Amino acid sequence: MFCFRDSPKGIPSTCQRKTGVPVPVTEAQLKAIFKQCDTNRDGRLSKQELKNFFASLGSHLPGWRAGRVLRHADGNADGYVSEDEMDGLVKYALRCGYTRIVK
Ligand SMILES: [Ca+2]
Ligand SMILES: [Ca+2]
Repeated sequence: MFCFRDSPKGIPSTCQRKTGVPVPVTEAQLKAIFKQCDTNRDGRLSKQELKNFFASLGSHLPGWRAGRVLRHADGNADGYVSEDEMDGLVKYALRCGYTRIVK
């Protein structure tokens, strides 16, 4: 299970690892976090941006996970998760059991 944590890349610190109580992240929180992953501000998430995101979570296989998420959320198969498709991404993340830790 992954959780959001402090990152030097500007992703908000929504949890700290190994301390506190895990609580589910809300849809709105996830959406805000994914929007921050859009580092080039083109309004959609590329595989590289998703990969950077998962790398920042400490994922061991950020490229693999980004590919999975992209295949799941990229409804029109253009290789990007657009703003519309981000809802699917958020729901996918919720199903994966993303949590944040609160003290
Ligand atoms: Ca982008
Ligand atoms: Ca797409």
